[in-house]
Amino acid sequence: MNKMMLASTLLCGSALAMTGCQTVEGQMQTGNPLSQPTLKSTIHTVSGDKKEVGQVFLRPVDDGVQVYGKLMNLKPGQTVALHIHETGSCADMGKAAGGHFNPDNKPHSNPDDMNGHAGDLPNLTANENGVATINYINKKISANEAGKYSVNRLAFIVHGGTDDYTSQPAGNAGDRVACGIIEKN
Ligand SMILES: [Cu+2]
Ligand SMILES: [Zn+2]
Repeated sequence: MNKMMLASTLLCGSALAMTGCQTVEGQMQTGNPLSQPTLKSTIHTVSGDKKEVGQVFLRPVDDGVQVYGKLMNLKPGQTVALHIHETGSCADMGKAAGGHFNPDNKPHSNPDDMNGHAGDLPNLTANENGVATINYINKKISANEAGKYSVNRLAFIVHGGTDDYTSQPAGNAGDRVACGIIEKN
């Protein structure tokens, strides 16, 4: 079993049981028409050759938006922060993406805190192959094409460090190392 198949199996075997099983590449394995991702993002490094290091998909589910996919090329065991930032640009080493997506003017917080930034997401930890998966239901964003809470045309930012879920305004998560624009799938 290659690494990509293993990652897919892990995703399919976990919280996706309720909504159907889907690989990280976005290919349907079971037929649920509600399960198609409506948005996706290809993540690339912000410096050097801007190498592709992952893909993240978003789709509406009953209680929010499922954010799922994987990041590669991390150090084994490394824990990194991932957020949705408010501007859809990866220019200037990712700085052009601005601050965390925050349509209701809340403080930075734990992603499960409904009183925190809509763009806050859980830290990801890489496995022994340097691959980290995310599979998280965000209840504060929309995967619609437009609207106050829509994340279409915003940006994912991966940081070199870990989000402490407390420090303002961004969890003291370190440098921006990778970025991806969120686009219609
Ligand atoms: Cu960030
Ligand atoms: Zn935040």
